[in-house]
Amino acid sequence: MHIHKYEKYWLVFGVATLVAFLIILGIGAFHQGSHPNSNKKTIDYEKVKEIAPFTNPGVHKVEGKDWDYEVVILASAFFYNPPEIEVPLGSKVKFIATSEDVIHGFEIAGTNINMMLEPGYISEYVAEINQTGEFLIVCNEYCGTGHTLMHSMLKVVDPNESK
Ligand SMILES: [Cu+2]
Repeated sequence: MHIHKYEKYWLVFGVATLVAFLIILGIGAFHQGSHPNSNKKTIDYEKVKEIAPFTNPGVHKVEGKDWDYEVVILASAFFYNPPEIEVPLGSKVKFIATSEDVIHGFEIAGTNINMMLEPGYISEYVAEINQTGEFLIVCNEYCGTGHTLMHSMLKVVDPNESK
């Protein structure tokens, strides 16, 4: 079989591009641990308010875990429950969030905390809180007419500072 030399070049180029892409994807997934929201933790989004921990959104102190606080967040059009989160400086916080209707975002502006909240899936992120101040939490997934109004606030307080 005769293959034209330019066709051969294209075949080699195509296969090489594919291999390079798969290597980059492999390094990202297996070495750097970047994964999309997996099917690991799913939830019936229509009954989300009846399923723990979403029966009780808010900040909860926990004992005997790798983190000090669990912040349970329930997003819906167009607000977050709880509307305000307060955690002490130096704590390790696990954010546990989901949506009860459409896809919402959960981005704490000025930090690397940024999750997509999909109905039916539980999004989690553990972060060390090492800066005091007020951080705006915004929805960064367009979710409807009230999208721009959808926000919450993270307040980080220094427990050693007298109020
Ligand atoms: Cu939105």
